[in-house]
Amino acid sequence: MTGKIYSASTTAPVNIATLKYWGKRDTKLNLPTNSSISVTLSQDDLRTLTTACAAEFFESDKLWLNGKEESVHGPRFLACFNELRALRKIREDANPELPALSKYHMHIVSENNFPTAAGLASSAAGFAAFVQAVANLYELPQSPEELSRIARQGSGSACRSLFGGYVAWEMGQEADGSDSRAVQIATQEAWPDMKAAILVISASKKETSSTVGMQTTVNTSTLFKYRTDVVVPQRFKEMSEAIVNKDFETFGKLTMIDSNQFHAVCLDSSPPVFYMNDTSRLVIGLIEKVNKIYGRVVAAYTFDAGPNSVLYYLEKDELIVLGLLKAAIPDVDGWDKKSYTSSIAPAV
Ligand code: 2P0
Repeated sequence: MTGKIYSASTTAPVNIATLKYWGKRDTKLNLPTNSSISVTLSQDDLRTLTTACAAEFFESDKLWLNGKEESVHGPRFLACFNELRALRKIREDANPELPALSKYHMHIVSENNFPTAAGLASSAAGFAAFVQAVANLYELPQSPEELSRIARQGSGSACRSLFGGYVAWEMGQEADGSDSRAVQIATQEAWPDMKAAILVISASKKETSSTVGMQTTVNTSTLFKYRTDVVVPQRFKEMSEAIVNKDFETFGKLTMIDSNQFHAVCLDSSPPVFYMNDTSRLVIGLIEKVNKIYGRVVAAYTFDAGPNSVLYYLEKDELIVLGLLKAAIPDVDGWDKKSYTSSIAPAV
């Protein structure tokens, strides 16, 4: 059978948290145990490209990720898809002249241009691109905040990739997750000289997925409650203010101590969860030394659920940061070939 194919494509950026999301209070709805903050990276280097197609003659929903067919029956995928379809149905009921896309099966094709599941926020860009592509196809009027609430159900950190610039994921209070969504703290234009260097120390898939790792921490770490109840609420305020005030010194210090505390609660879990390796620690030592020599924060490191390092710095310091890194770790596997520098993303 043939017929008209409706399609929409979009790209979505990765975001790298500077105040980490780690832990769910509701695993089904992806509701976090703490609010988090991230910076969205420009799509020039790291991004997911997704196309969503719907046609009356498609016989089933299908999904391809990086060229490989994947299940469309996963609860996370379905949570997003069902909600988007329901929103389209409301539009069709109100506008009977619209094609009945909500009844058609869909084919989704998605590709990352960077290593997947290596702690480089691939699920964030992936689900953000999926939700945005389907929203475009369905011509949904929902705001980015509303779409972020849907993307959150696919992967928590995905909600932050619906915005450019500097973004907060407010954990919310409601049991149904209606107030757990991302908001923009500041646009890229408000603080345009921030840059990021991404050091791909290992492109291998991580051993412990974030989903499993964070619930091990929630269930077993005794330090974790102190982090969520005492540390993060205060740090969230301080980091938001530092961003609004373009105070890199404070932003950088908070970014580094939060990365370290996130990895500390991972280590405090049983069994312990390790994401950093010796090269990650070498980068930490180097940046700490550089900052000490200069007597200010020249660069701030942060590590997600993997050994790869992201450094935030101001454009004026780019030569110092990249020059010193190259001189200090010339032989790290993959260092020269797999590193990126990135600007911050303007509006997504
Ligand atoms: C973050 N990470 O804030 C933290 C820091 C990793 C370390 O969000 O289970 O892939 O899909 O909600 O979003 C990675 O976790 O986890 C993550 P799910 P997700 O970026």
